[in-house]
Amino acid sequence: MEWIKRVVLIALAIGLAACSQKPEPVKTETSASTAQELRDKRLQWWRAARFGMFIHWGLYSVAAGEWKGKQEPWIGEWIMKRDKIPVAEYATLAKQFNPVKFNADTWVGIARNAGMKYLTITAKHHDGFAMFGSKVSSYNVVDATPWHHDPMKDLSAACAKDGIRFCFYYSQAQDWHDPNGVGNDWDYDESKKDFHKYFEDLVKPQVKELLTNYGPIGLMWFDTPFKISKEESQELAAWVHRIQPETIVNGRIGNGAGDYEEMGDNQIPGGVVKRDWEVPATMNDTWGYKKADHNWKSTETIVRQLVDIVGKGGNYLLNVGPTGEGVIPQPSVERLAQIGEWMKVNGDSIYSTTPSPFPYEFDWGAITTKPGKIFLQIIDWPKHDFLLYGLKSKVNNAYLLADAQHTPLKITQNHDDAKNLDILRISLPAKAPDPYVSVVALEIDGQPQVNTALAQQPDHTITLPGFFADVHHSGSGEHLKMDNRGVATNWFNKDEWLSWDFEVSDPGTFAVTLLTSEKRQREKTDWEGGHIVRVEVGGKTVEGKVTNQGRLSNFRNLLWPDVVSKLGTITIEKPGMIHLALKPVKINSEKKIGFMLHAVRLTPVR
Ligand code: JFZ
Repeated sequence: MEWIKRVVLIALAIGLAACSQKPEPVKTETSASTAQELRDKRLQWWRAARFGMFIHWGLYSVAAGEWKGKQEPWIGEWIMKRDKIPVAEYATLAKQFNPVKFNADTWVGIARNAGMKYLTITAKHHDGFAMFGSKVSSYNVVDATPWHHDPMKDLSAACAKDGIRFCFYYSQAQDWHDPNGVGNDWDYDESKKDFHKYFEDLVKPQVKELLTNYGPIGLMWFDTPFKISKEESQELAAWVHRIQPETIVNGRIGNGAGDYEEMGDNQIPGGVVKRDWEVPATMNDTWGYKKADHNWKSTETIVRQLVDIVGKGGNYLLNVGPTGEGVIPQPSVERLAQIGEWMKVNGDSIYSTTPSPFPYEFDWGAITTKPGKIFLQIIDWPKHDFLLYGLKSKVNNAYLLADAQHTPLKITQNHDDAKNLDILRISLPAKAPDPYVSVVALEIDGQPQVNTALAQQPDHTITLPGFFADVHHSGSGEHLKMDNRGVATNWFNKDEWLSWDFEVSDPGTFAVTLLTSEKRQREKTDWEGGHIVRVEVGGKTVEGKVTNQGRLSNFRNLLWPDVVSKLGTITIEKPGMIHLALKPVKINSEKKIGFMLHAVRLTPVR
């Protein structure tokens, strides 16, 4: 039962960290420029960077996901908490920390060659061990290890040399070592804790050390804002900005006090998000090194996640977990080198780009933009011509970034009056030039002009993502809420429903498929079905049961496979704007998962 409570608490905290962090202006600035202007100034490099390296490195890297012969099933850096390892016992790992193979230039070189523009490393994770020389607490890498060395000095110098922004992760709330930090209830009595004392005596002084002793710091990446009050979050942000006004603060500082929004770990939003945001992502299933975790994402997946996130307006912070010896695992090194090769050819479509003019996802890939340019990030290479509906801007030229000569591709553009449709057709070579993502650059005049309505695609399918649903609440109590991936959560009340308005160009009969999400809670993943639902389109209805007819996942929802349920068919008779309502008749909630709708798909039946 204890773990259920924890999962709920943590899920809540992640929800808080992920969802409720719309950046708020910093109120303590006194200069003539407004808080918004200062924030814009701080974020300038970060908005252009788009791709960064995350490094989780600490005493847990020595444990490597194993304690007293037992494998840790979850993320490696949580081993102390998961196994309730007493402070004194966990501290013995420090005596084994002697990373003789550590080389800051090697690490930073790997990031630079991958095309990453910033590097964020754990200065102190939840275990409370400072990975920098700290005068505030002797529980640090210089004083408590046989290595007696401050790696952050080396990394700061290496980053400065390579033009990479150096950034720190600092666990401001959870600290399982400090008697007053959040999270350790096996050594300490929770009721006797004085969080504010920990905040004043450890957090602020250590953050000051980090911002004073290592040169310019691009970003302070705070995390899991459990228990921290709004006043404390705001005070900490102001503390950072007072010491280094240009240092960005991420959303997980808590209580909306950050400069940008942090999405949930590995969670890619279902469409364009017009705010500043970032997705922290793992390369396997852990952040801190685990010797038994070999579940590596392919380079293909990583590059696709990158283009998708950037096309939706976000940054991708991709993690590596070096070993206790100071070595970045070879599978990570190989993938980063391959990503770097892709970036050398296609980086122009990533750095300093703006999001897609279409708010929704495409099955075939993603779109990024720059003044006068649209980049089609093609993942599914078409068998015949590539077709794009809804682009009103005139395309002056088109070429593949993989083609050094930029040979113009043959294009046609026309407006189909009967269907009221702008159609762009591009003739492409038979074979994709790149195995991961091939980029077509389109040259246009000015800003892209497009039809932003949800619309039927050239293959005649219609996808209605939860991300774009109109949510109709009912009654009191817990309401259905779309999470940042665009999945309905807390949908237990059958009187709550969803609707979409979308444009149909090729009417006909469609199979109606529901995609519902699995719920992932730590190492446990589960799904709930059996709901009876009704879909209403233009006076016609189709009703059915949500049953498991197979799972689907792609690079966007790798960790949350969709469960496919075919409801039946429906006929749309006329082209034009169509309204569709999805109304539950009965929702199952025995597992407390409920109806986690991800999308409705309409596929033409021939
Ligand atoms: C947090 C950390 O807890 C984690 O160790 C890592 O640093 C990551 C980048 O950020 O994310 C969490 C927090 C809580 C859970 C999962 C990830 N959780 O309890 O499911």
